[in-house]
Amino acid sequence: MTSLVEKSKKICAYAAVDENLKPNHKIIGIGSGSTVVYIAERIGHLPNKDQFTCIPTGFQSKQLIIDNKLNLGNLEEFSKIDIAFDGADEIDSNLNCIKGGGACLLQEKLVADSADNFIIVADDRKSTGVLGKGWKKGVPIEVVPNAYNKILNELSKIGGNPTVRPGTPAKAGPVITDNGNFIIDCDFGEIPVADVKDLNSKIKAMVGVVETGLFVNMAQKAYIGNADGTVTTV
Ligand code: ABF
Repeated sequence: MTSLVEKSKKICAYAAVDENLKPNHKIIGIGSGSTVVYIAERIGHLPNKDQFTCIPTGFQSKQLIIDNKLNLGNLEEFSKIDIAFDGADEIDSNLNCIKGGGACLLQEKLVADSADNFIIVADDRKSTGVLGKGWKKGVPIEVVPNAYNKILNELSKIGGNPTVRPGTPAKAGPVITDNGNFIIDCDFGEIPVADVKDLNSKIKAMVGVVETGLFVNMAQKAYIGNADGTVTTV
């Protein structure tokens, strides 16, 4: 039986595709996570799907594109994306997001930054109003492996509570990203909307930080799937 959360993911993803994908779009960014599965599914059912080339944000996303028989491209070839769809871990009232729960934040930010339109799809648990209120604690930060200890210290100094993200029992040690880096999850508590940009700049300024999971002013719209079967557009 499909759970309510799963239904919420599907309805918001379908609505986002139906309302935003235009006949003149050619290059589409496909994000990562479980909500974007329905984005690829919806695009895969379109009669004109062959006109699109889809740019993935990681291994899972690439697989989704292949599984839905969509044309696969890459950022090296297509540096300008017409529209990109991605999930999020948290969304605030200004559409700032925390992303990177799946450790793909660098590729996700590259794709979002290359897109003329960046659309977030998420179930209503993610729409927290203020970042830092969600159940997944912390801002994911991708760091160069040998800088992790230095960066843990620096994050603590600016008020964070950082931990290196562990691997799985099958793959011991830290999580390794598609780019060969570590992820630090840093809990800053609630991050007021007005402070998100400044916090992102402070983290980015630390030498050894590759990218942060704070997506500041990047999304144009968010489609939130509600448990009652409705979709809220922000
Ligand atoms: C990606 O997938 C990540 O940035 C984010 O962490 C996650 C959201 O996944 P889901 O849609 O499964 O909640 O978008």
